[in-house]
Amino acid sequence: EYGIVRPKGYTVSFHATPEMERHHFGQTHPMKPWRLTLTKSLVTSYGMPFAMDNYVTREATYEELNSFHSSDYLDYLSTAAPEDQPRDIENPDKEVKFNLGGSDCPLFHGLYNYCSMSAGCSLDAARKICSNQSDIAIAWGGGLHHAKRSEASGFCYINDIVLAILQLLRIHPRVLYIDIDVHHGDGVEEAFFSTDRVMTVSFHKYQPDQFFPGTGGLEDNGPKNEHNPGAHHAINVPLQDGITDEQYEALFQNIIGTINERYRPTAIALQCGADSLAGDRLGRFNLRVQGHGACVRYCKSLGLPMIMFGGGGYTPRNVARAWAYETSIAIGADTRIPETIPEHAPWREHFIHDTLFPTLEQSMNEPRHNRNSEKRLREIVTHVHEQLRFVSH
Ligand code: VJV
Ligand code: CA
Ligand code: ZN
Repeated sequence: EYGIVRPKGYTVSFHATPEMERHHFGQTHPMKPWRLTLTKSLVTSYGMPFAMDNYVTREATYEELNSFHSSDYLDYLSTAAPEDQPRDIENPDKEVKFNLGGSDCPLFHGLYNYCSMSAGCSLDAARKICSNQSDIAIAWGGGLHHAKRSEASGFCYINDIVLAILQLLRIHPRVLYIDIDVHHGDGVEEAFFSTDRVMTVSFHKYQPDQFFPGTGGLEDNGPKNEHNPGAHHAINVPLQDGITDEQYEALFQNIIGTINERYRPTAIALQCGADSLAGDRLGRFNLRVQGHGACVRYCKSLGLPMIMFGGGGYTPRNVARAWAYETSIAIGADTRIPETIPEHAPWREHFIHDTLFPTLEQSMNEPRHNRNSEKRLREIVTHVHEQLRFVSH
C-alpha cells in the first residue's frame, strides 16, 4: 500500500503493546495512553508496519527499573493502592515523599504494569540498537522525562529514557539526548549531570513559576563544581510562546549540527514529545506537524543509530499525526504517504480535518502570539556555541 517498502540498507523497529494503552490516569487527566492506540492505527492504515520490524513489548523487570530508581521508591510504587482502595496508615507520608497520589501523578489501577510496560518498550528499543539489529528503534510509549530516582513528577513515574540511555552506554562511548517536548527534560538532565558520556539538550517553554517544571534556563549547563566532567554537557534552549516552524527548525539545525561536530556522539536518543505542536491542550508553541517532523528528519540525516521516544502530547489527534508522520520519516516513506488520512483509517472522524498536516488555523481557534524575537534567538545560539567551546572529543 502507498508503495511502502522496507528501506534498503537499514532496519527500523517499532516497539509497542496494546496492554499499556488500556490504562487510565482518570477521566479528565490530560495524559491519555489511548493516544498510542490512535497513533498505531494511523501507522497501520498507511501500511507502515510492512517496512519495519514490529515487536510486542514485555514488562521491564524490577531489576531493570532498579538500575536507576531506588528500591524504596520501587517497592512503594509496586504496592501503592489506587485512591479508592483501603489505605495503609503509613501511606500519606510515603505518597508525599515520592510525590505520588496528587493530581499530576495519581495512583491508578494497574499503575505498576503501565510503568513497567513503558520502560520495557524503551529498553527493548535500546537493546535492538546495542545489538545492531536496528538502526532506528521507535518507542512511542516511552519518553517520560520528568521521573527522578526516588520521585514521580509531571505525569512520569519511571524514567524509561534514563534506563534506555544506561543500556546504550554499555556499547556507546557518547550518547546525545535531544528533547523536543514543550517541557524541560529535567529528569534526564539531572541523571547525567556528572558524566561527559551523555550530552543532554532540551528545547522548551521557559517561564519559571508559570510553566512546569520551571528549570532549564539558558545558563544552566550542568554543575560547575570541581572537576565535574559533566559540566557544560547540559544544553538548554529556553523559548517563549508561539515559536514557529521556521524559527524552531533554524535553531534546531544550528544547535544540533554544532553539537554533532563538537561532541561527536555515537548514538542519539530523541524524545519527540508532541505537546510542542500548535493546538496542544498544555503546550504553547505554534509548531506544525511538518516542523516537528523536520527535527526527526535532521537527526536521521546525521546517520547515527537512534532511539525515538514519545513523551508529552495532549491533543491525541495531533499526537497521532505527528508520530505517524515521524514513523514515516524513520522508514524513509515521508515523501510517499498521501497527505489525506486514508479512507479506511479507524477513528477517521476523530481527526476532524482529514489531513496529516492541519494548518495553524485548523489546529486552534487563534494562533498564539509569537513572543520569540530574532534577537533573543541569536543570543541563545551564541551562548550555546560558547558552551560548546568547552566540549571536544
Ligand atoms: O504545573 C504543574 C504542577 C501543578 C500542581 C498540579 N496542578 C494540577 C497543576 C499545577 C504545579 N504540573 C504540570 C505537569 C506537566 C507535565 C508534563 C509532562 C510531559 O509532557 O513533559 C511529559 C510526559 C501540569 N500542567 C498541566 C497539568 N499539570 C494538569 C494536570 C491535571 C489536570 C489539568 C492540568 C491533572 C488532573 C486533571 N487535570 C483532572
Ligand atoms: Ca523539551
Ligand atoms: Zn511535555
